[in-house]
Amino acid sequence: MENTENLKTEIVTAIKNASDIKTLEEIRVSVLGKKGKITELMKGLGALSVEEKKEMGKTLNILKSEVEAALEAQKKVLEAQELNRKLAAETIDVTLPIRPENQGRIHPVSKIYEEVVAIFGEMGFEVAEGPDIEDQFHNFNALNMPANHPARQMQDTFYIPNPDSDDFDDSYVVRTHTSPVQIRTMEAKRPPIRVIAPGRTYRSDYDATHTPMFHQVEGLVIDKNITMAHLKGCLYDFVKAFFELDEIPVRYRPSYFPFTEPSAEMDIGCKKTKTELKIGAGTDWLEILGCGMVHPRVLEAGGIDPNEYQGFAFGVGIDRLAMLKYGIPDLRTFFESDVRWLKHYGFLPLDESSMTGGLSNNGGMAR
Ligand code: 2NL
Repeated sequence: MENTENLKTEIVTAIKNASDIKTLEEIRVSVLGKKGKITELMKGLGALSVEEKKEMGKTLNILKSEVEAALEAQKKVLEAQELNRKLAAETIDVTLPIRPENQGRIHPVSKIYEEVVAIFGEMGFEVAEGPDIEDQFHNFNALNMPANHPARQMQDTFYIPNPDSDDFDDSYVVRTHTSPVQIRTMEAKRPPIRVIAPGRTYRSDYDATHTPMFHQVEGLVIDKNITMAHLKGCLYDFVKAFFELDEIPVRYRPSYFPFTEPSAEMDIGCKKTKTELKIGAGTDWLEILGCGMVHPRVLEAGGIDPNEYQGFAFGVGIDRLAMLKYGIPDLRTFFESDVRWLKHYGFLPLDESSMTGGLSNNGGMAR
């Protein structure tokens, strides 16, 4: 008996002194392994008398579970030590600034997108989104552009075959504008409606001011008694907020879109010189967006009674706004993924666009 007491003290002391998991495991094997001390003692039980066997068996079982408990406890201690050591060694100071050469940039298109959403958000518009691949009903027919309508050819559409139909009218398109999003909004909601639909759009066109993928934001307001005066007030507030000016000359020229009647294009006053474009003053004009009163047939296609409701709508090219606001001459460079370009024209990630925090934060511009 004394034997086992001494053995227990010896083993438990060794366990408590073990300074790493490997040593602890060696001790476990030397005590409880196939040829371990306690295992050997247990094997020896067979040679004892029944009485002794009962007594000694009990003692050895107690010893074994005490040793197991000591091993488990020390393992926990060592694991906690190891974790603390790791945590101390791997601390990251999240307040440290990023290495300047690794600092990412916000693309000018993303920046404008955020600014436009901030401005219209403040006016109470909701942001609506929809699929890039559309059926022809939502991209064309519902917008008063039936099959063979000349505007369909005008839009240089990319068509996508419909695997379930050989009929060309059933083929899909990559949306040529974000208007289908507003058709879907009309289908899903009852007026009053006040939404903007920003997103990617696609047309087969490529030069300094056109890329096959580009960005648009369209707006739609529908309620009883909506007039052209609401349109003018809304868009005037938009351009003032966007160009961060208290006053800005604007004019509306008559235009044509199949989905609005009447239709107009909005110009803002500016001064053009050989090297500079100054917005907000001067005798020159710059086209900024297209707009109009929603065509009754478009309201009907969206499931809204044109005798009860009217609406106005507008469409702005986001990329064009970026080119104007930041003086970027060639649209094609926007989508070349050239990091040197992005370093020059991009924005620092923490310069958030908001109506209260300063819209464009030009102080934060990377150049
Ligand atoms: C442009 C012209 C415009 C619209 C887009 C629209 C949408 C619905 C109904 C009626 Cl659902 N109109 N959108 C209206 C007028 C002009 O865009 O030149 N954009 C760059």
